[in-house]
Amino acid sequence: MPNVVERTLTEEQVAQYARDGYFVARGLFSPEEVAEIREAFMEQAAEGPIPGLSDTGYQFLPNDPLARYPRMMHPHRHPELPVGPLSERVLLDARLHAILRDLLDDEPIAAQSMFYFKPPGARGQDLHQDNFYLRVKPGTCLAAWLAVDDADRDNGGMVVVPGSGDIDLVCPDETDKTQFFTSHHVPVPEGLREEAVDLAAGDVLFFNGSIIHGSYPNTSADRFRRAFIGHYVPAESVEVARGYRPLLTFEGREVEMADAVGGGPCGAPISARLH
Ligand SMILES: O=C(O)CCC(=O)C(=O)O
Repeated sequence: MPNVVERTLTEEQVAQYARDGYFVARGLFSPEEVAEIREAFMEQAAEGPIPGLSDTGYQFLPNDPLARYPRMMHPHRHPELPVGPLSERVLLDARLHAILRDLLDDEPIAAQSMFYFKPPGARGQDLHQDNFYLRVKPGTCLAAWLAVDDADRDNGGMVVVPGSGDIDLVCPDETDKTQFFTSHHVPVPEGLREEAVDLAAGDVLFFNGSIIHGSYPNTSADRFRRAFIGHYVPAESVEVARGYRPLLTFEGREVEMADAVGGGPCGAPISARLH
């Protein structure tokens, strides 16, 4: 008897993801769950950035709100901190698992977690493609971006370029550092255009590793735009960039995968920096 995996998404939803490169699951996490995540990370950041967890490796501007609240990288790898077990629980959540499996048509393997605080006045993350950094082969990676606050045009919500989910990886240009904290900018291809995806706290935006996406500065006076982000690779992948291991199955077991080799779209191996 073949092993039949039950589907969570409809055929229409999977087709919409295949066409556009992204899919939104509304209200996947309850207000109570989101409040628990928000409070745990605010508590963890109460004394300022934490060595080995907070990403202080990029250039801050004078009076940069991100210097106080840099994003946290791989919180699930910190069982010694209060956010560690919580992050592993969210990263390996059964609801994410079911949707990721439908979208990938394969078993998802967790490669990364991140938490963005994005306080009022913070710069955004310029348009980019995730698989430029994860370097998953064959195929591509898939992100689950959980809104921990309502996220819209005012507080630096997410922007995607529908239809760019099946283009090749592009060698990026330099970003405008006054607007964005990361280094790269991928231009919007001719014939496509970027669209804001407004999300309510608890919604999850899923997007693949080729789609061009990012976010603009938080121009609100007083609204944080916090998000918990998981990145996943299909189990059938054979390569991934070194910084994304150890990889975890949804049962929490570590799995091996070879290092990504060869040059990226810029013609040379890219730096090991995480996106
Ligand atoms: O949350 C953001 O502002 C950008 C996040 C992002 O682009 C990503 O996780 O790939």
